[in-house]
Amino acid sequence: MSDSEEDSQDKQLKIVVIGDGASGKTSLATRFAQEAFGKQYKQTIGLDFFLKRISLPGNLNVTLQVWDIGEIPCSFSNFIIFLNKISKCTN
Ligand SMILES: Nc1nc2c(ncn2[C@@H]2O[C@H](COP(=O)(O)OP(=O)(O)OP(=O)(O)O)[C@@H](O)[C@H]2O)c(=O)[nH]1
Ligand SMILES: [Mg+2]
Repeated sequence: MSDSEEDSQDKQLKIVVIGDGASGKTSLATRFAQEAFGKQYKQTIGLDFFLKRISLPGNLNVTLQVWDIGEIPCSFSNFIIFLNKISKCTN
């Protein structure tokens, strides 16, 4: 193993995409994570995940977990509590 591989650091970050229905959340997530854009609309039910690995200067490897949220089935404040809870289960 080379020195640079030994020194590399791995981090995992989550990005949660929320917004009005059909506002372009899934398009944004797929464009970012898969470099693809589909013109056809398909409503997101529940939650979709996308992964993207990026390398930052300083030998820092980051795995971005993009959470693409469908319609929020409760109040926004309850939803934040819910997100916080499931976030702890996916570390
Ligand atoms: N012209 C244009 N169309 C877009 C853009 N972003 C998304 N769309 C279109 O808008 C529609 C809805 O996009 P989605 O990304 O599925 O929207 P969403 O917010 O994920 O929708 P929900 O899952 O129902 O919440 C799709 O037909 C996309 O192709 C954009 O920047 N420009
Ligand atoms: Mg969607």
